[in-house]
Amino acid sequence: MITSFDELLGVVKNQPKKTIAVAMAEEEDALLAVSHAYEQGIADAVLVGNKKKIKELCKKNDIDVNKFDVMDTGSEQQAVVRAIQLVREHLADTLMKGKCSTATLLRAVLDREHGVRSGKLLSHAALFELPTYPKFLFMSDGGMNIAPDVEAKISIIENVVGAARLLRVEKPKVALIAALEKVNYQAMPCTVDAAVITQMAARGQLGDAIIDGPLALDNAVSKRSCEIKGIKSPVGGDADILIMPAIESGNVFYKALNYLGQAKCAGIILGAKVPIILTSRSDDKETKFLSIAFGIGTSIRA
Ligand code: COD
Repeated sequence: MITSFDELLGVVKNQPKKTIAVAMAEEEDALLAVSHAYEQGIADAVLVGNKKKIKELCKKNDIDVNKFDVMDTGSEQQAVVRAIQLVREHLADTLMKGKCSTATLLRAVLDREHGVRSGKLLSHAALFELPTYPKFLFMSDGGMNIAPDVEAKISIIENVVGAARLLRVEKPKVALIAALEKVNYQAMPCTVDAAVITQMAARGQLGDAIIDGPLALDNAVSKRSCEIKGIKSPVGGDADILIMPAIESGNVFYKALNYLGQAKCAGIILGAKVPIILTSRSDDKETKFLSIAFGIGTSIRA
């Protein structure tokens, strides 16, 4: 099991180098992250976007632009389409968001003719290393699926369990998060979804993971909380993966840990032909670099 970003970096450094296509690369922290990944020997990159701006930003940040291929494109849309084309043509192993908007990138990824769909649901997964938790914590979906139903939640679980297994979590423990551990069918539909999914998992319908819910966040990550509340759960206090009820809870959780919780964070989109390194524009260069490590660590072409 890989439990920290240092361990993950050690693993990806020993793999064959991957190539990242950066869509609209004229973004400072993305360039710094990609340059650091290059210096660490984990990735090459093709920088797609406004060549003049890319060169200016590289110069400003003491990055030798000559170590990368740069492809000059006019608009945001053109940069996104060209970067995706590189992945389609197997000239890049993964795609990274630069300055373009999340919606523009995701819509182009989902394009039936020119995108990189694999037939699965696409979902966002975050990975955290925390001073308060003994191992990696995965969380999904705080970035793509807005209000997933049971079917979408099952796909979200499959995607993130697959990623966790690639990071050598053999039998991931998945907590289906709600506001409490009891089913409240009158007022909290996500508790019903969690109970249904838990029962499906118990009947062996959902593959090789231990899935339980509903669980409140404290039940998922604190054994003490389970003891005090008398909760007997195979996941309680030891979750590897948190599945959030909807995008708002996932997004707030990510930003709370990132901005207030001293977490090291990474974020990618799963379920496309390749992982897509997708962070918020305001994420710093470290988060972008760690997201590259997460993307490369889970980079298998579907
Ligand atoms: N996986 C696979 N296919 C999908 C998915 C998905 N998650 N979402 C939509 N599709 C397919 C649909 O089946 C359809 O064929 C096509 O894509 C268009 O579907 P729409 O019309 O529902 O999708 P859009 O274009 O309106 O929106 C897709 C987005 C990803 C842009 C949308 O879901 C979105 O805005 N998500 C939230 C992004 C966000 O704001 N994140 C928070 C900040 S990071």
